[in-house]
Amino acid sequence: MKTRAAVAWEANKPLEIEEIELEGPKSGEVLLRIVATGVCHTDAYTLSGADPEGLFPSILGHEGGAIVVEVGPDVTSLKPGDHVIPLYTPECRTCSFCTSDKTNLCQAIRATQGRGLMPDSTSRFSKKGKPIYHFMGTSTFSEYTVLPEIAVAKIRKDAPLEKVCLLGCGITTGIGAVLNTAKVTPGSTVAVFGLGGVGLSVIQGAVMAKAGRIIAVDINPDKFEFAKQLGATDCVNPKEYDQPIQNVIVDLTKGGVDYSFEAVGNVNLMRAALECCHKGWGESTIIGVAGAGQEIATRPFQLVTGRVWRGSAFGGVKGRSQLPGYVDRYMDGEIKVDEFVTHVMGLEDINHAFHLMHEGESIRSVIQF
Ligand code: NAD
Ligand code: AHE
Ligand code: ZN
Repeated sequence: MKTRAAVAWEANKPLEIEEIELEGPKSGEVLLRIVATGVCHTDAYTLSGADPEGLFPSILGHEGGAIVVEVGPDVTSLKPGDHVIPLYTPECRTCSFCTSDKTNLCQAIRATQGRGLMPDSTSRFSKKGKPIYHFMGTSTFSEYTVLPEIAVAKIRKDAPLEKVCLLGCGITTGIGAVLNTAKVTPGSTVAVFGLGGVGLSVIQGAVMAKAGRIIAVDINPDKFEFAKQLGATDCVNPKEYDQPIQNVIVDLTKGGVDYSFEAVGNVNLMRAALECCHKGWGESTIIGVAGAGQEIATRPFQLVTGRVWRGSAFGGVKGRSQLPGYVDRYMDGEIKVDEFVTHVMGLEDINHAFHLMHEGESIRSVIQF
């Protein structure tokens, strides 16, 4: 069949809206109609050429809300008409990662996913016979896309897909990093670096965890108002200080925070996030994604003296089992999503969504097909 998609032909070039070919679902795969998709900073990161796994040409996008159109042979858990969220972290339920309660990082199809291919090592997308790569196993910047059944979370039909698409990455990632990865305890002091869709959702998670103090850090002060509405108690702009931001936060908290989160993808900020943690027990969680060749550094003494460094992907959430519960919590008013949608546009304007993100003018743009 044909599908309209935004194609990333090469790094650092605008996406091009094209009619391309899409092969139907093979065994264990489903055809989805994407109703809406968010634009996450990771899409921009890969488009920039900084992602060591970035492949071109490809169809980016991984924050989708969709409806099942057709199921391939051997699909048992989905049927046409089901409402779903594509999962870049699948859940096969049988690999050693899925059967462990310590991780959500299902590895069943990670190798082919990282090579931009379906599990049978081929692509379903092409243009004039030339294959186009998948991205993160989801490729939601296409009206139709094919996914493995294990990479699809079935959700309730009364949830608006043009909103809950954001639970496919940013919002779930921020909340999950707090609740599942760091396991923030009531009364704690939390610092979050970066107030995009992810960092603002860390604030939501910290409120849900009943944190006592939530320090929001960004170099764009326009982000502070929404951060405060969500529950930030302090807003700090590193540009207003002439000393390292970790020192500022240690002073502000009389010794450091109990938990910190880096939601930017800047390795210097990752160091600051670790070093603003309290001696003896402070724990820092890296969420941001840094480019090829970038490495983190700190004095080992920081860890010897009790600080902990950890990382979180998709908020530690096992998608097929747990994402429907996040949708329920949104429908029950416990998780804010609508407020994160600052811009809505058609696929033809998707490059503007990247522009808004780079200019710090959006929290999330949602593309509606
Ligand atoms: P975003 O672009 O919406 O927000 C980033 C924020 O960081 C902006 O508000 C920006 O002003 C701020 N910022 C930039 N430089 C800063 C600095 N030096 N100090 C303080 N703040 C600074 O991005 P997003 O969509 O929220 O994603 C954030 C990061 O998380 C990205 O690296 C993204 O790739 C990553 N991410 C990771 C996961 C995961 O599962 N680990 C999931 C989603 C996104
Ligand atoms: N390809 C990158 C890795 C990017 C990365 O870490 N991705 C996160 C999700 S970001 C969503 O916006 C993730 O899930 N990581 C776990 C995994 O298996 O990729 C690189 O640096 O190679
Ligand atoms: Zn993302």
